[in-house]
Amino acid sequence: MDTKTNIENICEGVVARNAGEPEFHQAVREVVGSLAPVLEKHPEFVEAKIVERLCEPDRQIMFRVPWQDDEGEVHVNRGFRIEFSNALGPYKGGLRFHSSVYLGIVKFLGFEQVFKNSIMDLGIGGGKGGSDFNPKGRSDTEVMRFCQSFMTELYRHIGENTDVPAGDAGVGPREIGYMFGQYKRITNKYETGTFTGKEVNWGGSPVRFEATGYGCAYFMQEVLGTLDDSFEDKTCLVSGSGNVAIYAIEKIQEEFGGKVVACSDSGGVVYDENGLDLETLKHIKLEEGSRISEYADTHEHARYEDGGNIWEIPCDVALPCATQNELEEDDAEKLIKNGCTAVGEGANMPCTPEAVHAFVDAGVSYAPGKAANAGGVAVSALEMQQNAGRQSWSFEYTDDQLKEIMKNIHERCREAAEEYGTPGNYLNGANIAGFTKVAHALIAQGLT
Ligand code: NDP
Ligand code: 2IT
Repeated sequence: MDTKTNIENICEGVVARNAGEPEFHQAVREVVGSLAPVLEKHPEFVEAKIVERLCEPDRQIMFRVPWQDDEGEVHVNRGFRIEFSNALGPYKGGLRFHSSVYLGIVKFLGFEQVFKNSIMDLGIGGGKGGSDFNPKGRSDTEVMRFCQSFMTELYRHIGENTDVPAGDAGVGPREIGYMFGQYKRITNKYETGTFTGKEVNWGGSPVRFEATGYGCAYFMQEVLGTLDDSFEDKTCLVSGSGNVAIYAIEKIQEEFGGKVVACSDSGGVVYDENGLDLETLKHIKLEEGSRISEYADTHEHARYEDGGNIWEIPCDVALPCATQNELEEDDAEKLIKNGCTAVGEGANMPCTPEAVHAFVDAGVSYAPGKAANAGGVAVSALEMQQNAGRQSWSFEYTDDQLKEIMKNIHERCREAAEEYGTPGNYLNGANIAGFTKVAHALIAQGLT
């Protein structure tokens, strides 16, 4: 069978075996679409059915999460942990709490995580988890009860050498703290290395909270560097206004001299032609947990558009940092027409396949999430190292390492793209670099 037919058959098999999970199908097609030259060069990968094996998670855990709200009403949510591959180390990946979470979302995120963690080369495997619990509007005690119930089941599946959860959308240090507390109580073990994203004063890494956003800015500074360019004086768009978005904005504006003129949330878009005022944003989002529409209340020249589309605003660099499939083909066409030259995915799979093709065809430097947003899990890996050594690292030391890791990831993607005949194509570079490392490990470890 020729390689193209083999790849198509694999994709069709994944669709047939995982009905009703379009995000997972999309993530598989996006990776496998880059692999033809690798499979041609390595017939042993085809023979050992490495791609087919990697498309089937090691283990899929689904469970009931019952909890009571402050009024005493009982709720039943669904919990997930997809342990995708431990070929390179313990399963590692975040937990997402959002009403949209279902099996297909967790599987796509887990699949992406395998390759992301592989490119990083820090000895961790890939997994992901979460729940359809919506933390918005819930009190601290409700969130705590939910987290305790979630952990009452999940605790038996995780451990510092087994599976190490962290945060993702909707899960931050508060939730990690509640989950760690319950884990410690049930197991009677103070195993800080079982979770990353902890608060700094009890084992957390000082840069973990900032890491994904900072890392994305570091990666894109490298991308721009290959074009003899930088963020200096660039006009940027950053979608979302959560953990990833806020720290990407901070790094671009405060260290790299770029200007971020707009961000968003699921309600709308705020545009400030002078560059977003970070302190205001942090106050609204991180301290008050409120909506970005409030930004325009204190900044008269800024404009808030309810339900607006951020990608219509002219920019040089666009960073989608909100959620999957938030940037579609039409949006890509608008960005290209307006002169955007680089796109870096802070979120996981925020660009649809059609949008990605439009960028690649137009020569826009497009950096996929599994490379550009690896800073979060990179600092998680550093947090695991710090915990294993019972050490406490400084912000500067950790941030320097993050910067170095992002440079190395960029270099690996660039080299793989070049080696396999598509120089400058970070999508192919990331998929190929991530896949080949796991594939070699799977061959070495026998038929598992
Ligand atoms: P947060 O929950 O902190 O923030 C998510 C932000 O995106 C919120 O501002 C949310 O707005 C906004 N948002 C959600 N849906 C939409 C939408 N359809 N349109 C516009 N804005 C929207 O999540 P994170 O910042 O942690 O995560 C964002 C993305 O980055 C996710 O894809 C995540 O998987 C990825 N990521 C996160 C990492 C991490 O360490 N946290 C690491 C690597 C990747 P609202 O408040 O209205 O819902
Ligand atoms: O998508 C991601 O890389 C994360 N949510 C971070 C995972 C982690 O284990 O830090």
